[in-house]
Amino acid sequence: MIDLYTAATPNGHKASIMLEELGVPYTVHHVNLALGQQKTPEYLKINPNGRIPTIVDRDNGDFAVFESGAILIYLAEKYGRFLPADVKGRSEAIQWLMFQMGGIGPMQGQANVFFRYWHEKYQPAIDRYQNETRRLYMVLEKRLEDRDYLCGEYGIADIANFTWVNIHSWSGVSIDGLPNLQAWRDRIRARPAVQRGLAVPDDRVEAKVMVETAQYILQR
Ligand SMILES: N[C@@H](CCC(=O)N[C@@H](CS)C(=O)NCC(=O)O)C(=O)O
Repeated sequence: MIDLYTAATPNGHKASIMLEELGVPYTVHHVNLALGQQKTPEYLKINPNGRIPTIVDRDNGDFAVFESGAILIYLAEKYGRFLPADVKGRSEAIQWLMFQMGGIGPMQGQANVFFRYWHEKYQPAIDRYQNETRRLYMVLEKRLEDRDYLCGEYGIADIANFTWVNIHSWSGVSIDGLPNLQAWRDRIRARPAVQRGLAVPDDRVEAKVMVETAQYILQR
């Protein structure tokens, strides 16, 4: 059994989508970011960075994994799915996963902060992070010119990048004029496991959690 500590955010949804795709049993623990539950001493034992998501594998000596990209790799390797086994295919998938972890995640995350949450509008910061996110989307657009998924078959690189592209409008970043990206987003969004994963921890609390998170960030 796997315990998933998460909230309704793109990084959290990577883990829940992957668990749904694998069809393995897991227990959801909703971490309320607004209340700072991700910073409690108990939670910091499983995620020293004090963020979500985290998984704890109860069938593997209560092994804890933090960082959403590392969670995707751990689950892919444990269950032998969604990550090619050959050296080149595996490297390609990890390259596009790192592209999201080191690029789209941080840039779009900051776009959210300055466009949505910050107490004052500082336009240069909004422009910088939105433009950089759009530039990264254009890299995906080019990659998807001649393929349905980022690395041949649907896999962890698609899941990671999808959860961020999927909330582009929340970040104020357009995907107009990027037809390959739109088609890829729609293809992934149509998967039943993706829809189930996006509803974790509970789609009814998603809007509320976004607002709570904004309030929390402003208080820091
Ligand atoms: N690189 C980390 C980023 C995790 C992250 O930033 N999580 C956000 C939600 S998407 C969070 O927990 N924010 C609460 C906070 O900053 O205290 C990962 O991919 O797991």
